[in-house]
Amino acid sequence: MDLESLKETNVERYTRYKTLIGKFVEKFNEDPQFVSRAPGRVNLIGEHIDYCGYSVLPMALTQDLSLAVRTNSSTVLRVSNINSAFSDYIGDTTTFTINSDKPAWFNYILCGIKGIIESSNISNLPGMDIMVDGSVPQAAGLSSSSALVCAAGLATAHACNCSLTRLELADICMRCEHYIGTQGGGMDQSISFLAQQGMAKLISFNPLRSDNVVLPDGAVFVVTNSCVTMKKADTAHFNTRVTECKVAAQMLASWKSLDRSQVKTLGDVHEMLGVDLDSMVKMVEDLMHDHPYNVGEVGQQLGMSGEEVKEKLLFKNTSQVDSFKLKQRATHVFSEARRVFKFKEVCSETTNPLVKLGELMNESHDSCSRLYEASCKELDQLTELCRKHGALGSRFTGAGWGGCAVSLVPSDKLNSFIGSLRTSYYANMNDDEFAKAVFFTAPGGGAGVYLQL
Ligand code: NG1
Ligand code: MG
Repeated sequence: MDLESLKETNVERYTRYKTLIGKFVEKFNEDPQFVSRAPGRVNLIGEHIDYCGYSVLPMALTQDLSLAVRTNSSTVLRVSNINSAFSDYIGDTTTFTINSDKPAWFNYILCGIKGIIESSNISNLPGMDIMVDGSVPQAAGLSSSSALVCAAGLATAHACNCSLTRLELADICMRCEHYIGTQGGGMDQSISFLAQQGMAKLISFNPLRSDNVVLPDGAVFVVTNSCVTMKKADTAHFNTRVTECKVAAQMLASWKSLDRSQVKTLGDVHEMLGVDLDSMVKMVEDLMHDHPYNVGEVGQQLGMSGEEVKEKLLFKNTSQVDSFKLKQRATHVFSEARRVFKFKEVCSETTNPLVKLGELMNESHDSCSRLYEASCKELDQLTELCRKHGALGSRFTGAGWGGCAVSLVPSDKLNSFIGSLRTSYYANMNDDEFAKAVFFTAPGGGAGVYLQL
């Protein structure tokens, strides 16, 4: 699509891109050749299970990360952000490195570039000048970082004329965020590429695929920011949970005498046993004890020394962890996976699906908070308030430990819901801040490139 045609279809985006292009010209003294954009997302249900191999149910936001790009005749890579709080980056497309110890914002761009270079065997990537404009709230569980990876991956593919399908792009980008050290699943990158306007998606993995989910009429999904920020790559919270799930999968495989070398995720154990999710929940209840496991006990069961456990099952930033709440984490994963399928089923029911959807969302929050311990007191308080003010269901979305909640609010209660939150959780904010912290959005479209003609 060309940029000018946006004038007819999406004036707001057109105006925003005119400003972005203006900033590009100011910085680099030339016009960009194209703009690549990738949306953030809100996950409706299915939290912390994508990296265990289970399906999740997100929708894309209309907010996105947009990159104005021009290739240059050298190999110089220059990255700038219209928000001057983000520092400039200058590097070289043939020699850049990604720092996973304390990742700066532009490392997400480098991940996207590197992902395309490596997957498509590109040896002659040109230099690029890039100006970034993000409208996804940051560190809020709305996937701003993955959107940046995806927009950069897409820009790189476009700049080198790689013809990749959306599915291929999603697959590359979901793996390349690991360069930064976070061992996430593929939900964020997949929905960013596979989203379709007006539609939520059931995203499934191995192989990656997506099914449309039409959300029922009569209610809206409202996103509310707890205003507690959590930068996933800066802490070990996230990878600790990934580690616990990995250890739980190995322990279950061992108890069930499965070939452990074939087991990476809890989903693998489930698939190899060929039973239903109810049986998996029951199995965890029967086999695992409540108190945390330690490296010694894990090693004993798996026939490994403590050192081997650390080497084979822990990540760089979780190597010091010695307490694994396997029962709680595995119970969350299997029961949350069950809730996702239920949610999709209920969406296609005609009689009063909203109450049931709300219940599933509440159960999901409860499980994420109590069993997975991925919430925080502000998110627990905010979801409670949302329910009190009329939401049928409310849960945190994304990785958690801060960030946003998503609530299902009947359309006729929307005004009073927003009004009540304004004077309770957000009493100290001004109107501008409030408009950014609380918003509702219909499912947006997927990533794309606009050409500057
Ligand atoms: P966010 O909220 O963007 O940090 C992370 C993971 C997802 C998924 C969710 C929890 C990345 C890029 N994203 O999302 O894959 O595991 O947490 O459901 O790692
Ligand atoms: Mg993220």
